Amino acid sequence: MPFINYASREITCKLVYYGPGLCGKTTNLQWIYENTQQDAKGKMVTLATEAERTLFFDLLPLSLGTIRGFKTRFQLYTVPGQIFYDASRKLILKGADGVAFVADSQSARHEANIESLRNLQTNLRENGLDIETIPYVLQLNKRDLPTALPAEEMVKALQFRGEPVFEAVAPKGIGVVETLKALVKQSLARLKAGTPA
Ligand SMILES: Nc1nc2c(ncn2[C@@H]2O[C@H](COP(=O)(O)OP(=O)(O)OP(=O)(O)O)[C@@H](O)[C@H]2O)c(=O)[nH]1
Ligand SMILES: [Mg+2]
Repeated sequence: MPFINYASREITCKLVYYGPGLCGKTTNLQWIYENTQQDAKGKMVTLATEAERTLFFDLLPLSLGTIRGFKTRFQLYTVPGQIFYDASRKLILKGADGVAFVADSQSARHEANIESLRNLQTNLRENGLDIETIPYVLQLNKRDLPTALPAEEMVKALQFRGEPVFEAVAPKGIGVVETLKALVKQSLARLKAGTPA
């Protein structure tokens, strides 16, 4: 659940970017960071290896305006995609208010997408989060690569609850804001539904 602080009139939502290794999760956050005005963003925290693989997580705090007099703060996290960091992934998902699944469009990564999605479902369940109702979007990233599978084929394999789908080229910012906006929209709608008028 979002954290609501009545004293400081702030709502904090945790949004997690999930997906297989090298699919572009960190690149999504980097693009958002680089293209957000100073007063709306906090410091981006990145814990990465020398090869720029996420080691534990990335964190980007954003302030996205006010809802019913409450400041809304979003904490964007990425998980490390490499298979052997599962304990970190599970920990980072704890208390998530929304998830963006970033799939890698390259045909060679098709199985990795499916495996990562299964891993997400397991880790959500183990954190007591409901995979059917948690705010959720699907991003098909790396649409610029010649080996990209047709989007329809990916949607067929990865979409499981009619969630919104966005085609993206994260380093160019294509589809990046759309993905975030859709996730924020779902999270706020859920918040409104749960908050007395
Ligand atoms: N061509 C292309 N390259 C991309 C795209 N998105 C990301 N990349 C590249 O893919 C590589 C991996 O991107 P990252 O954002 O670090 O991937 P990640 O999902 O954070 O990887 P892990 O931290 O290991 O889980 C980088 O070299 C990016 O520049 C894309 O849409 N198109
Ligand atoms: Mg990363």
